[in-house]
Amino acid sequence: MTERTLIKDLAAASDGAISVSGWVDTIRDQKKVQFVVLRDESGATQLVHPKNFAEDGTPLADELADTISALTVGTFLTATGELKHDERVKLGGVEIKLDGLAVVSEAAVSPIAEDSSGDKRMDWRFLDLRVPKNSLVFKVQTTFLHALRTYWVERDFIEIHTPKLMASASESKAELFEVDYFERKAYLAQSPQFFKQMAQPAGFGKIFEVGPAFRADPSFTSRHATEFTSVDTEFSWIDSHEDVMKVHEELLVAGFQAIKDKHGDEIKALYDVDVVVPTVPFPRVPLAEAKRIVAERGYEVPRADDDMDPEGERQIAAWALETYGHEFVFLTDYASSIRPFYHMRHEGDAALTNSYDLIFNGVEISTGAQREHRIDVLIEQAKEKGLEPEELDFYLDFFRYGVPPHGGFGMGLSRVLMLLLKMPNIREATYLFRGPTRLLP
Ligand code: AMO
Repeated sequence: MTERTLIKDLAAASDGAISVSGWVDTIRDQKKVQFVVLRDESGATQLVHPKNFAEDGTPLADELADTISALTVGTFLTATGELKHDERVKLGGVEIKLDGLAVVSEAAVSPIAEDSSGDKRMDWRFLDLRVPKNSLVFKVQTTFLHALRTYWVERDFIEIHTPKLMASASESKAELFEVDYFERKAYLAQSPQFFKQMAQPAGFGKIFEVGPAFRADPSFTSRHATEFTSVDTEFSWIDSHEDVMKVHEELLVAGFQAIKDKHGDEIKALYDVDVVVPTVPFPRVPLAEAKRIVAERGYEVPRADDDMDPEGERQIAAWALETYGHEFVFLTDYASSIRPFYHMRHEGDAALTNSYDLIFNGVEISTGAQREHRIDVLIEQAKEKGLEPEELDFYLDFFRYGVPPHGGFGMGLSRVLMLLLKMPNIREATYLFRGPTRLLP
């Protein structure tokens, strides 16, 4: 492996011989001196080369100067030289006076610039991601998932990986991708719903999964992708969806605290966003009540028994921020008519479910619920939704051989990150976005 010092560690390194590797960010080729800003995954630093002149000012042979003059932006190289601390140097207070430059891979002129359209930037995502502002979200994502994992592992949750090739739908049939599977059809998993629930009769107690989910949703909104990473958890022996919300908030507090500690300053500098670690409990509002609040603010959510729409979500989030100073709000007790058959309904009021959506900065990031675990009730609810019990038999079997009460949630990873960094579009928070018209790169 090439011996290299990460650029972020230069400030703490001693003056003297040093080697760094990275790509050329900018070049200033002046009459007497040349400057190259070199970038790696951790930062940027200035390389300097005073050109060779005779005492009378005539230029002397200078191979290094010629190499620098021929450099192109984006070229990957290894630089060796003398590190010198100098507080006048704006970029990190250090500079490397070059001894040598080994060009490793020359770059052609970049097809994108800062003002390129979003679509063009996505066409050239690997170049787009060289910009620190555009790659920061993936460092933040790593920290977030690490904190979530730590929470789960410390509490004995078991990690599972459910199959992404399925024999049936697990969410709305309208959003199903069909694939040829030998002599039959298979479907891409829309969520790990059925198989994360299976871990409960399997006796796992508490599980989590972070994995891909697919939705054949033809819409071009700023919050939808056809493939996204779903963060799921499911656990036994709950009394109601309240127990699920408690775990949900604790996970988010752990995740946001870790992000603030590690990236708060960089997020402020690059996105002008203050990471707020949420306080618990998050505000909870039954959906019917939320609709009344939103109506009082002058917005009528269309169709009385329907879901909250995007404007309604924005309005209720604005209300939660004004009323509680909170960026999150749980909308609870959704009507059974708009929830899947597997949601448990209220004891004594079958019109409502033990379920919730979590809104963050005005957009839904999660759905959670207590599941119906009583087989007879579950079959009734499936039939009521027009589902054929035979089609679901493999799932219904999970409830025929003993199963504890349980619940959980699914959360869209890119949505959380997009809303945290106040990015305009989910594709900015996705490594490689997939939408109705995007399958490349
Ligand atoms: P739901 O369908 O609400 O619930 O999905 C859960 C969360 O996944 C994210 N999400 C999406 N993100 C990007 N693009 C999409 N097309 C997309 N669709 C969904 C959202 C959403 O809140 N099985 C249940 C969860 C559960 O009850 O455990 C489910 O999938 O952030």
